[in-house]
Amino acid sequence: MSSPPPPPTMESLILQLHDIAAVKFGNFKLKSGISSPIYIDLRLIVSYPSLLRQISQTLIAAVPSATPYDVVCGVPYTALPIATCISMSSGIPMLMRRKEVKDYGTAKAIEGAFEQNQVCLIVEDLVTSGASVLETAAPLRAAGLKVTDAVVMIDREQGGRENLSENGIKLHAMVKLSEMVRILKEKGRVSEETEKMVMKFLEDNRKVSVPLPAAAEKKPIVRLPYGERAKLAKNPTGKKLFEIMVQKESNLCLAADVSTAAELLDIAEKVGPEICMLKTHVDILPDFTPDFGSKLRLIAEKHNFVIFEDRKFADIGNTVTMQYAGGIFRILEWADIVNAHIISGPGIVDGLKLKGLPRGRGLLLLAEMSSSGNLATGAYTAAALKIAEEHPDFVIGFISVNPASWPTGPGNPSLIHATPGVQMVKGGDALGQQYNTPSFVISDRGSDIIIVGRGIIKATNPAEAAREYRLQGWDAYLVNCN
Ligand code: 5BU
Repeated sequence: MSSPPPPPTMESLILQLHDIAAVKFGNFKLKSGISSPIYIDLRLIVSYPSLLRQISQTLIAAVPSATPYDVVCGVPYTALPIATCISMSSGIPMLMRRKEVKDYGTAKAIEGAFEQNQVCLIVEDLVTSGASVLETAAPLRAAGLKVTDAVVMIDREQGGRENLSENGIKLHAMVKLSEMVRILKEKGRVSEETEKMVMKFLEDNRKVSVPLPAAAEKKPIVRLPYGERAKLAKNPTGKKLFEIMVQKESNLCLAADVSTAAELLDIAEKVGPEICMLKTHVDILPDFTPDFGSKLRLIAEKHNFVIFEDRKFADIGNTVTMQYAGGIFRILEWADIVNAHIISGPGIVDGLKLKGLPRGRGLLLLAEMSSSGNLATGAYTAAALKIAEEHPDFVIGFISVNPASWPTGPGNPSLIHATPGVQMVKGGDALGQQYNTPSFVISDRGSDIIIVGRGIIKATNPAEAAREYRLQGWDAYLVNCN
């Protein structure tokens, strides 16, 4: 029987990558707008099966043997075939992360069979800031897997290793960019001048922050800490909400869209420690009973969160006073916060305030919505802002999606922004919902609270998923907290 071929040398791999033009030198404009003297496109390797196999073997060898892992997962899309090869040659099962989570079908972010607490090794082709590895680590962790290590073909040495380490992930690289260029120079593939240019480029671009594309576009948002904003809030519920956020280090609101009141109380109990606010749609509960509100309030007191009934009042002032206090649901009795469209004009706020203010309740105005094609934009959003400013004693803030893009920015710091349409990965559902990630919503779009429904309630372990959302939301808040 013939013995297996010797493992390829690093030199031979790098020369082969250069041969197939996966590594090019010249003047390239990168997505971020900066000019780079080197361009790397590893998507090409799928056309060279022998090279793909050699790379996979070298990647396995780049992970120290003392590092245990039960499954591998490639960062989509370029690293998918690499992870597949690693899985096939090592016999270690693979998982796949969906880049866009669709809600039809099983709504799973991670495909494949795994068990809670298994360790997953992330496989990536190229690491710059580490943002893509983190984007894959988040849903893996939310699904109950442990992510401690990532292996990459090429480390561009632009801060990825440090960014990942800050997020508990050790990076193992097949080769560093500077090493690769040195080898190509030694082998006569590039001139000394080119080598120097690349080294200078690396030196000048040492630290690329996470997330990369967003960082290139956004204007920095600087915000007062939630604790300072609590002092500015004029409404007692608004103040309490800011205070809870600080006490629990949580800017997470659970959208508890479960099928029954019993399930709602159960999930409130389980997820309660992670959230600052719990959002209900009480009219979807078939087993609602008059004591529902008091039962939920007991849990809210125990775990220190506020209750927000997402009623979206929309009628004239006189009608909403009755809808708020009366009917079967008697929302006023148990919900700390409700929300309202402003379609009917400012009278709706007067109506709700009449009932709510004496009880210390608060109101969120719908300034924007998360669903595609919605009409709450431009002048409508501006009108919500104006009405809010006229009622600082009762309006505690907004349902908003992108306050950083408003002409005023997120505006008055005593007002809070809460954003629905949040999941670990960008995407949407079949009925128009649009999702952004916690970090994008909080640190790029300038919101304060992430509202997460199916991302938590459909998770195998909702409490753990909530914890992951809480940590991500809080980290994103700390990024631009002044
Ligand atoms: P999801 O499962 O995370 O998509 O749930 C989102 C929740 O937020 C759900 O209860 C919606 O009714 C609610 N929502 C929203 O998605 N978009 C909006 O603009 C507003 C509320 Br307002």
